[in-house]
Amino acid sequence: MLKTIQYKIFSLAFGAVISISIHAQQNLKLTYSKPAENWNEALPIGNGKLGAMVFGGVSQEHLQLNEETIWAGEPGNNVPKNTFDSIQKIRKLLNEGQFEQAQKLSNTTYPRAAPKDLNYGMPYQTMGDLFLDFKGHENFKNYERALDIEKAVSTVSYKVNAVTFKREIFTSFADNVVVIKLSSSKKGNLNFSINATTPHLKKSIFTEKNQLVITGTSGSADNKTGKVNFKTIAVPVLKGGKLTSTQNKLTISGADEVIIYISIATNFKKYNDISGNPDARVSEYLNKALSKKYNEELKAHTEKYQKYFNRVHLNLGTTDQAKKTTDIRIKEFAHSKDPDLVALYFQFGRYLLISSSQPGTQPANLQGIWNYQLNPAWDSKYTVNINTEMNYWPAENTNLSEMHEPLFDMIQDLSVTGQESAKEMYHARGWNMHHNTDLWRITGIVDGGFYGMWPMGGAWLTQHLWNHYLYTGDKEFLKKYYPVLRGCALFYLDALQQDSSKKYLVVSPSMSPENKYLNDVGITAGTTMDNQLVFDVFNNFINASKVLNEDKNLSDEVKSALNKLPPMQIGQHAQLQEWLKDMDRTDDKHRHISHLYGLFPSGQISPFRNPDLTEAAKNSMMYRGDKSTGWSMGWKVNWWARLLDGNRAFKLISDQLTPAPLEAKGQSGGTYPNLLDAHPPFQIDGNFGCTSGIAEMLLQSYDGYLYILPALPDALPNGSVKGLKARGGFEVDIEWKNSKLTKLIIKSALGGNCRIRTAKDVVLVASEASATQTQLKPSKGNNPNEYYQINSIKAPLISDKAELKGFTVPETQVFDLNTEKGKIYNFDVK
Ligand code: FUC
Repeated sequence: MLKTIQYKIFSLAFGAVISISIHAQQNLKLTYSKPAENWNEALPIGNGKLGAMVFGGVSQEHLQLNEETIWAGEPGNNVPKNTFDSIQKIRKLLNEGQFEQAQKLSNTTYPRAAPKDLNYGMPYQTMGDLFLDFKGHENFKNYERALDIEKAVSTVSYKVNAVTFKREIFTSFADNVVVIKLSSSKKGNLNFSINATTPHLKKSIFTEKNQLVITGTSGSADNKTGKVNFKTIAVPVLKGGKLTSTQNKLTISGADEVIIYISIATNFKKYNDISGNPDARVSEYLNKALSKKYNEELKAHTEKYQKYFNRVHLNLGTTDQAKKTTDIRIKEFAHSKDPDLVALYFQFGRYLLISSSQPGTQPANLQGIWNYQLNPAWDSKYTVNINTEMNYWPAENTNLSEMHEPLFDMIQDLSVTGQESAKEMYHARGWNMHHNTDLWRITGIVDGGFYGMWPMGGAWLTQHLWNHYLYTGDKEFLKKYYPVLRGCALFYLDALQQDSSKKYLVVSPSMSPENKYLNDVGITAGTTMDNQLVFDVFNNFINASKVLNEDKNLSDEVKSALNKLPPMQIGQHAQLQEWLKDMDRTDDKHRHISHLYGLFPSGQISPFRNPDLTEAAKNSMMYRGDKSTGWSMGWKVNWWARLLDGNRAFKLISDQLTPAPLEAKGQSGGTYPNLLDAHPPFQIDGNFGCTSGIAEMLLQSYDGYLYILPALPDALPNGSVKGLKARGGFEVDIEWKNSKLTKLIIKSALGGNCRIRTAKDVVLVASEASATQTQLKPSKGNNPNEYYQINSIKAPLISDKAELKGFTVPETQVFDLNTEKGKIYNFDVK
């Protein structure tokens, strides 16, 4: 029986201070007792444009440096010419059931290695390395190295004889420079030299007017010539002491304090424009920073960073583990279940997003912004069959909406460059792309037919546009990106084909990313993920055109195509089918479980609306198992949260917080000592995926409701979170004790109905005396069709896999809170 819910509305204007008590102030620092010897131990700092990995060495400090536009190659797309006939033949072969032949033709049309006149995307490249050499510092004590993610500053300190040496390093959010402050407890004790290296072939390193200068040009690859010119300047500013220079080295002796400013600039302006002037830019950044005092610079940096970072507080309780260094905490996590490390990992994900993706910068790539190689794994570019999207999963729900902007800008670019692939390869209107892109916004096939024949990149990326609108209600934003949503819908309207049964419209040819259903055959038509993606693309377009009152006729046309998409199906193993035909194998452990896109990040599968599909999705998860690459485990945290199984989600977090070997081996993810995710090797998506997953365990907003504490694990019985965002423009603070909700604050930015779902026996009462006290009527339940029109059929479950079944829809209650724009609703729980 549903208990009566009492509530008093207590509303305050925005800006009033409402706080949820924080049990104990969390220590938001990564700490270490020795310098990094390996890149995976070094600490990442970044301001969206510049990135640095700080090693914290004693005799030698080492900063590996990145600038986000140093990529190999030059402007230009990679769309193959004259392949439409092959596509038509592949479609025919697929319809005739000639799957091997279809794969063969796809592989010969689009070979594994890039043909001479094409490229398969360019690598993101390091700028180079800066070294500070300290003589006589071989014997040291009291060493400490840290990354303070509350301030975005990395620190090093140690003692040599009776002198304490300190370094403070940050990539300024205020001015575009890396700043290193060196100080010592006794005057005149700073003696060191500065030199640099870069692995680029075209380079020059020299000193000029007491500055160290590095210039270079990015590399060439496939059919593209490296044309990104860069210039780096390092300038030390001394208090006391003396600076001398040789051809490529600066030497400092007897200084009290030294501040080194590093500026990096390139000629890159836009994906199709490299006419910028690195000389002018590099000096401009530098002069701006040099005109400020160090303390002003640091203050402006921290303030800009904290504007974003401080929006969310997470407290999961603390134990003595928090006193240990971060590397040890990771090693011991399996047994300690260190709740504070989970909170630190979550906040580190937010730190990484703020540091690698700022308004006006490039989006975070496979390694965010941190890469020490010329040819990193998968080029450290943008893989959009999961990885780039995952990077942005925490953008909205962890209250970092502005950090999403670089992705929107990239989608805008792709909606232009992708017109070529749509037209040339599919004879279709609109725009599309395949599974990779880079700085130059390529949209053609990459890595050949088996991996690349997936014309769905735009379909997935554009979900981010619609989601941003759902979170913010920003109509101007929707207007600006409407042509992008429209172009994406147009592409599928033209590219969809009749399936062999003539019942459905399907994407053909395509694949379920990187998986196969026969030996070496992945190419097919109408995969479940494709159907789900097109379903969302069409619905987004229909809804956007309605909100903006545009394109009525086109919208009707899209609606009629929408009705012909295949439904999700439950297969012979009680699983959610990955393919249109029931081809799933129960021993398939593939890292991609693409057909669960419908469960997360999409909201097409919901325990309360289609429990049959939810159960089937769960069965698919059970077959695939837990351990996998970093990003795959990150996705699984989100899925288990949507399956309302907090303990299993926490188990996946534990798998992720397992130490990863410093040298990459196999396909087993985990965490490096610097808290970065191992694919392996390092790939940043796993960090972002888990961060989003932790948020999903505490608050979900889809399917028309906000579910408070949907998947709280037993390991986190007490805690509080402040500032999570929900679709519909709500901001939510939650506090819980003994695994039960104790306090809830909802801030409504847009007004309108807020449908809240909680555990069954929660009674919400306004936490302060209020003039109005109303008894809240339980809602009649959600009307899902307001939010998603779900296209599913109920196939009978085959029950011979009884042990796999058992998804029980939990007993919850749903009620409606009618909110006013700008008001705050503050509840205690009885
Ligand atoms: C996809 C994944 C790989 C890796 C790469 C960058 O191809 O299948 O695991 O994450 O992207």
